[in-house]
Amino acid sequence: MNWFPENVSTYGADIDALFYLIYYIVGFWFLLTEGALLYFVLRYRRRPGQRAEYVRGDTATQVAWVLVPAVIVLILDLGIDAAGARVWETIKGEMPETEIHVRVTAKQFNWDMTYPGPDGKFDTEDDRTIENMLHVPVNQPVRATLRATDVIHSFFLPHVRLKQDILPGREIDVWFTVTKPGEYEIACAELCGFGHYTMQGWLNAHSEADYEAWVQESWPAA
Ligand SMILES: [Cu+2]
Repeated sequence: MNWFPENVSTYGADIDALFYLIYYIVGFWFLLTEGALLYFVLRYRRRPGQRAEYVRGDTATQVAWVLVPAVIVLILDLGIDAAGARVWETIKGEMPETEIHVRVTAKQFNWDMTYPGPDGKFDTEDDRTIENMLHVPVNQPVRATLRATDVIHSFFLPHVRLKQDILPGREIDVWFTVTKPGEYEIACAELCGFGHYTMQGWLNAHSEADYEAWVQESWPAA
């Protein structure tokens, strides 16, 4: 069962495990309840001599039919929450230390990737902005500061298992570490206007040496 794009991120497997946990729990109950529904529909269909019964739902047994499943749902929900909390903490909790910092500006309808350059500061002379192409090294955490100039967008890296809404007027930091060199799609996952579907970018994950070469090429003076 391989429904997801290839995972190339350090925390991708945790996200996938969470997806499958929810998938199997919900899938089991879906089949069980739909099966029961189908069975009851056939078993208690209109037949000569079979009279309908008026159920008030006020005896202990009848109340239990509602309360017991409610408690089971609650317990499973708390179990999913507990499993999710650990993953949430990894991804949204403390950001790992890193040298690689990019500012991603979403606008109708593309992505501006801004690098601070050798001085490590944004809004200076040596900044460099590239449209729709995010260059990163593998095996190093990348910190991206997300901004929007117009409407709400969503920064979606399917192969990295990262999706974060971007709100105008706010800066939101995310991080990820790519484990395999390659080019991976970046999509906008929030309907943001007529050109939403064209809002595509690429995550270009370089090997350490290739990334160094790209930095040299981009800022030759340094
Ligand atoms: Cu968008």
